[in-house]
Amino acid sequence: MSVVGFDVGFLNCYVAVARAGGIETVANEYSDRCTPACVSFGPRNRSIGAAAKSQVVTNCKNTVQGFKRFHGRAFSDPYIQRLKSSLVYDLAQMPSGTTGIKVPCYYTDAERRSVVDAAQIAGLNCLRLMNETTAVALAYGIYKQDLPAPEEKPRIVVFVDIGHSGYQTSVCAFNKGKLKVLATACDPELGGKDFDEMLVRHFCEEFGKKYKLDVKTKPRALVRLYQECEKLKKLMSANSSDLPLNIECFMNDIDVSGKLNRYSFEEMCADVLGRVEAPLHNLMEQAKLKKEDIYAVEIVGGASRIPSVKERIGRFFGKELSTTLNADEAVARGCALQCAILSPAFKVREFSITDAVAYPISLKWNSAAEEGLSDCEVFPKNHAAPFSKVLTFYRREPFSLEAYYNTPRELPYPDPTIGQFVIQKVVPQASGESSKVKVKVRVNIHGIFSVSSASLVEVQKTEEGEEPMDTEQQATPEEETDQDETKAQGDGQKETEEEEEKTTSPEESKTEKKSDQPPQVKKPKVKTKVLELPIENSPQWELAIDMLNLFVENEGNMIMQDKLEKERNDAKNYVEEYVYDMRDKLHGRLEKFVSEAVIDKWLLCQNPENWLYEDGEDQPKQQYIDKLAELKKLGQPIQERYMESEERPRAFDDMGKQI
Ligand code: ATP
Ligand code: MG
Ligand code: K
Repeated sequence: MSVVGFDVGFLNCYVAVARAGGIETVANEYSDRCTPACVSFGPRNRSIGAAAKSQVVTNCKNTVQGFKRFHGRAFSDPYIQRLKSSLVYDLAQMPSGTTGIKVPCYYTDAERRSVVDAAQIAGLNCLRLMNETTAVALAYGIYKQDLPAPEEKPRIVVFVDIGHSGYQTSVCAFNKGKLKVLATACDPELGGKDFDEMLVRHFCEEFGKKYKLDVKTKPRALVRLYQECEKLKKLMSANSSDLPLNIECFMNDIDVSGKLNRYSFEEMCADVLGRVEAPLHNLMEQAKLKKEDIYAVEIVGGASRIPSVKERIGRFFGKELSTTLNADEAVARGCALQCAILSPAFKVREFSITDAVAYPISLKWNSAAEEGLSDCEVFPKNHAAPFSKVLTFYRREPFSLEAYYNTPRELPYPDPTIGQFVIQKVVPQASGESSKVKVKVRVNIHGIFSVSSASLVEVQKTEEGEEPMDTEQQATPEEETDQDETKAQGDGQKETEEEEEKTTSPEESKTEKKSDQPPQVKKPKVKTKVLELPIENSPQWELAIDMLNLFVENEGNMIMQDKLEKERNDAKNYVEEYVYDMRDKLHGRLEKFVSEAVIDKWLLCQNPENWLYEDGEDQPKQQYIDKLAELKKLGQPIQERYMESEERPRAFDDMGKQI
């Protein structure tokens, strides 16, 4: 069994694996640790990663990149509609070993659920969907030997991750063996891509004037320009002099060229750079910290290499920035560490992680007493997560709860709804009074909200000293633990989830309570019985189980198709290899063992080389296998005669010795 951490970036993916010796970032089939987040759909099969990226220009319509931001989004989502116009590929409306995966901390519920579904479709068991900056914080903290003792003042560290699409920051408190996320802030739309965008805009204008080209009309040219601008941007990070940008046969057979230096680049990106500070202000304000409280500012992510970005962050904190972590791999490594902690197969130094709720979550429900909707904030912003709370309601019949984010303007997502949860089978007490219903709500280890269980507390009054009629269990105490959380619990990890009793008392329940007061004379002993209640769960945009199964099946089919296509290509390659190998040999060392007639037969009758480029160009796998067998039938006897002649003199030698 292995545990793996994935950093699925907008542009790049990294995979780290936990081994006995520590965490290792693994390389792909090209010996590269960085794999482009790219899938190219060919007529028969898919290419993934670097192979797909090489088709961005040639197969631009069917090569998908940047899918990270599509998770859990409706087709009608304004963000998607905005993106759609700038994408080369098309978007369509849909009918509606163990692993950890990271997501941006700005992901909302629907986005998170979509990633967990995607992991399942890919056949991965997602142990924890981890916020990127939290993964980075873990990668930072777990190896530090000099963290303050638990009772001492914690060490406060700020983490900044600027990738291709998004910018995230968090501030964490570290003590020996633990980290707590105090606050997070982000600009989910600021990243390396915005700098590319400015460069592309600049060169489109320049080439428009200089060569009279309308680049935006040709998707292929535009894709190439993006690629070249990204390269130029990276060069400018290391070099402040004038740098060239040349593209041959760019459009209409015209070669284009331009140049730029860092100073002009920074000037044209002034607006983008101006957005770097806002999330930092926001972060410090939330955490109520002063700049002097910050021990270090650790930066990661590809775009953190842009000098003017670094300079702005450094200036904000009045501090030299730390780059002690691997800027590209820290997220994947942190995820792999988390998985190792969660997996019982690994023994890892004890380290507890308390994450923070990114957006405040409220519940609302119908209340007869208040004649309308009542609501209650169950998880305020930056509340510790994962976490469960128990709420108590007094009801006579089934009721529904709606969960939503209560700060829609702060949300990088158009719909604040999290989901509807109907508590079913609620009935009044035998006496006709309302029943006490305990509802457990939680933000789980993936940062996903749910109403995880509900129970009805049936009160059974008996006379003092008298045994209850049946031996039903007592009311479950509040510190019950979460079943599905403990499954993934490893030996090093303390369950961070706690429970808190929180009683929401709608008016109606208060009145019920009054009438519930038992008469003091008889001092009846109250026994209770707890009934689990079914919950009808309908989170927003949840993938229905039949759709999920269909996707799992589709993925299986595509994997099979990719495999068959690979086998078909391999079979063709074997024919090709054999044909060229034999051609060389027939003109070389095999020449004197073969008659003109056979050579003729090989070259003319079978004509294998031509066959490969004509009829044989595109055949099913079996055709190649048959072809190879046919060619070997011709080639084998020649090879054998050659071998025999090689063996013969030696055989004679041996015989001579014997005589
Ligand atoms: P995200 O985290 O937003 O999902 P990602 O994880 O794929 O995206 P990274 O791999 O962290 O992103 O960073 C990629 C970005 O960093 C790209 O925009 C890339 O051009 C930029 N980048 C990488 N190296 C440099 C450099 N030396 N100078 C400037 N930009 C760079
Ligand atoms: Mg990233
Ligand atoms: K473990």
